[in-house]
Amino acid sequence: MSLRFLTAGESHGKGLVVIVEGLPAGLPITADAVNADLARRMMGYGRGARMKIEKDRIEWLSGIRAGETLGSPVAMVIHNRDWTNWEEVMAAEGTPGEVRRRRLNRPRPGHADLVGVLKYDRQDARDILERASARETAARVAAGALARRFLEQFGVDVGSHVVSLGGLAVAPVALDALPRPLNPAADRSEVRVLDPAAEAGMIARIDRAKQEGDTLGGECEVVIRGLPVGLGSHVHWDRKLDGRLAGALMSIPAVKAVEIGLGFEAARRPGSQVHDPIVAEATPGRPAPAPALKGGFGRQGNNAGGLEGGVTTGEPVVLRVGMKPISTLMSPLPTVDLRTGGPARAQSERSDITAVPAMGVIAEAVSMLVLADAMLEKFGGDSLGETRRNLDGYLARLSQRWTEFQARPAGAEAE
Ligand code: EPS
Repeated sequence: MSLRFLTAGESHGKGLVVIVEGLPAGLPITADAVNADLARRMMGYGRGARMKIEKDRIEWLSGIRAGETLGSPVAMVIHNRDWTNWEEVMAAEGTPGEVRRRRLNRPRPGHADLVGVLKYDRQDARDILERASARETAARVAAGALARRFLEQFGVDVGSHVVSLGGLAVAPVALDALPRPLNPAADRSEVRVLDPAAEAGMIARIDRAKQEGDTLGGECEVVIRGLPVGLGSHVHWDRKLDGRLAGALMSIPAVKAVEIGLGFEAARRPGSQVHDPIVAEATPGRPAPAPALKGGFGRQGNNAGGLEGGVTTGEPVVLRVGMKPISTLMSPLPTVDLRTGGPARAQSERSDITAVPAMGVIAEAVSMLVLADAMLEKFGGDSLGETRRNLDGYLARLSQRWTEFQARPAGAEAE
């Protein structure tokens, strides 16, 4: 792994800490750039009261000087403003009588509460939920913002939009018809959809779910443009980029499904209607258009979602992520009380009605972390300039390969 990160922090603890290791030196970065992504994660119609309390911002702890990375681990902290309301409940030290208030004894179906108390042998499910909370994703978005900055240096754009919420889907939009860049258009909508008619329906659906004490899931699409052909590898399972992306996306709380390109639909069609024909995008003997991200080749269509054999094709990477509804219901489902073993209704904690719009922002972040890792794996470099030279050298070779077509003797294709 070339780029790695670790997060720490409980939802109602003092704050979230994240360490990102492996970025080259010389990457220009500001706290404002990171905070912009954190602010996007807090948006979304249907979020709970917590988002009114927090104003997520990072404080640099290490790894940055004069607005640039040093090549050393970058550490950041996001302070929880809500901490002042939880200092006693979440105190690191003190007797159980002093600290163990606001226990969670009635585990919520769908949450980590029950499996966590059994696995970690805890009595109070708060010991589990505090870390299982999607609050942790703020730290991942901060790490992802550094990866975004890194990818931007090489012209890579990463955006997302919501394609369904509460069972209501937007009208499908062809990849070529999506706005570029995607995020400013999606972020204008309270539910991060591009279709105003669908937006009104989704907002009404969220209002109804709120009245009914229910929650809603949905799907987001992440689109990544500007990656060169050749990231990832076909040679071993854990180097396949599709698997790495899917694993990272599946690790987002409440995510239950990931599709790449045509996804499940590809399983239902014959091969002739799935695979993207290969075409020449450049003229033999002339250099491939710079930057030669696809080496002179192109695809008719992008059912593969920009990945073949676990390797980028140079076409946009298209990922779809499905999130189940939040498991804290204000009209709770049946459960078992951890104190008595008797039947009960699950505990209700303050939560969101839906977090699908935020999930898209988080999906961008984790995708960017995987892609920045894949870029550094292929091109390496202790400084940004070194990474750039290595990438430029690779692209020059791709371009040269293309011009070599002309140099082949007639009939060479018969060999
Ligand atoms: C979240 C903070 C949490 C929840 C939500 C996401 O804050 P609190 O628990 O104080 O209301 O709003 O967490 C969950 C959905 C979950 O399942 O735990 C955040 O910062 O995104």
